[in-house]
Amino acid sequence: MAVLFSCSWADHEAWRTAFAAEIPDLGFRLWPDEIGDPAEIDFALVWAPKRGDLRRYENLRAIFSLGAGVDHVLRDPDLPSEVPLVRLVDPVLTRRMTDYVAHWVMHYHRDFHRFASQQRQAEWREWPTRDRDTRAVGILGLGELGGAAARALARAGFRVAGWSRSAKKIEGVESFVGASALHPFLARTEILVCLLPLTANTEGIIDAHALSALPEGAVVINAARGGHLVEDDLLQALDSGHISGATLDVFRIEPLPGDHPFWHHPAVTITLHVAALNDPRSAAASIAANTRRIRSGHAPGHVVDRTRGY
Ligand code: NDP
Ligand code: OXD
Repeated sequence: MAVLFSCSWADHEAWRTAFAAEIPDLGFRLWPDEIGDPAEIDFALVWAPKRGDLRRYENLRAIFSLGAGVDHVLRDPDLPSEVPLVRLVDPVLTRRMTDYVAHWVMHYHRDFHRFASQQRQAEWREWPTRDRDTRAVGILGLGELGGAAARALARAGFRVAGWSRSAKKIEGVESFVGASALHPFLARTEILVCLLPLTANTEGIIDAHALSALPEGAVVINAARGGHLVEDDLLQALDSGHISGATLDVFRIEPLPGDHPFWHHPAVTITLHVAALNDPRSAAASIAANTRRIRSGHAPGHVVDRTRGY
């Protein structure tokens, strides 16, 4: 009984240690050197598996994504369709994302982006401080991560709304549902946070049309996927002044190419896909709980609906 680990960028030794602590009887095989007998692989823990590779393991019982998102896994058109694909839901990951969102919301709420720009011009100009209950934050996606961030911001006193496919009941959070509610949601949002999964329906959702629906001076925080944002449309909206700032953690091409205009744009802050890094110790515990469910004959939790893409 073994788990196959396949990810080029992760600290695989930390994962090996974490799995050994959680499930000592489960072998840990690093792809591609330690695969051994493919029939001994029960679980795969992957980021972006090599096309068709997961078909080789005839006894595979679940594919675990190393991330909350699964777009990188679903990119493999030969992914075995009969094996459940499970995404990562983990309290540490959720807390890290909430911290990231709370930090940048507060940054923009207190106009720190304007002060940073004024510092570069040696310009002393005060801005009136607004109360949190007058600041409209809008979160695209009210799932595990968006829901937690919305809850935290509402508790902190912001005027919070979220947009999702199905209606949500979260205390202090106004729920906007479906495509027809997107425009009204954007029109009331001064600080837009994207925490959607990347699917055929959400690709390019932050485009010129969406940006122009935001009020003058609004800001954008994208912590989901680079594919949600039409980069040229954002640059135009920033240059026109309609959007006053953007914090981007994710990009269409990662690492972001050295000549990309985002690197030096005065109104753009970039972080390097670190909004919520997974923590092997905590994530291994969440994944181990799911392997135990499967081994005792139950369906795993957080299985991806492949037709929806998340
Ligand atoms: P969930 O699946 O829990 O939530 C997704 C939310 O998006 C749900 O509320 C869902 O609505 C909504 N949604 C999906 N499609 C649509 C649509 N077409 N229209 C309206 N709403 C839609 O995902 P998580 O919260 O766990 O993660 C979100 C994303 O965050 C991940 O997919 C990943 O891309 C990104 N991420 C980024 C990280 C980083 O470090 N930058 C780290 C971790 C995740 P409903 O609830 O009605 O289904
Ligand atoms: C994720 C990510 O999807 O880190 O978890 O991007």
